[in-house]
Amino acid sequence: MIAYIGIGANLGDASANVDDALARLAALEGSVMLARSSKYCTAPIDSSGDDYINAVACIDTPLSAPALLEALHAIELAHGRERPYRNAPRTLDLDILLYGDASIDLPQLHVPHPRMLDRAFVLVPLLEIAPDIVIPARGPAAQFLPAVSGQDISKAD
Ligand code: A4P
Ligand code: MG
Repeated sequence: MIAYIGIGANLGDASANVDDALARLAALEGSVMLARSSKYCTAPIDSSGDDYINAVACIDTPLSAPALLEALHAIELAHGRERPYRNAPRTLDLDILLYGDASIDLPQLHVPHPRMLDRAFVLVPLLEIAPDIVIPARGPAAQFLPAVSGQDISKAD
């Protein structure tokens, strides 16, 4: 299945954490990394602390969506991720944005990611690697870009 993964970090060496996450995603068993966006420097949205480094990766994976979520949590843990409170600054956050064209509504997993279309830090890197991507039940992602034009984002590499 083709999955899009959102990557974010704003603690420690955020840029190195994102690079390492990309390498670990590419190394997931049976999975292939098809594309990765540039890294972006973004102002915190509903969060605090330093600016974030964000990126989006596209992988082809044999993992089910819940198994992929577990694998992402393992990568977060390898980076010492702690969860003191929601939206706390973090060494690494990995979100499943899209899993094929599936709509998933499990207690621990909502796909498409419910807030992805409101956030430049997701939309801009996603559209860099998938300009024509269509979001299940919502339509082309590009149409949501004007609404986030006020959010600070610039290329970090
Ligand atoms: N969960 C449900 N659906 C998903 C999914 N599609 N992918 C559950 C991943 N996880 C999903 O997440 C809480 C729970 O969401 C998980 O246990 C999982 O079962 P979390 O990563 O522990 O906590 P969080 O990151 O604080 O919450 P969440 O919901 O991921 O937050 P958001 O909405 O993703 O926002 N500003 C900038 N500039 N850049 C950022 O990257 N990130 C956030 C986090 C806020 N502001 C930001 C950024
Ligand atoms: Mg998260």
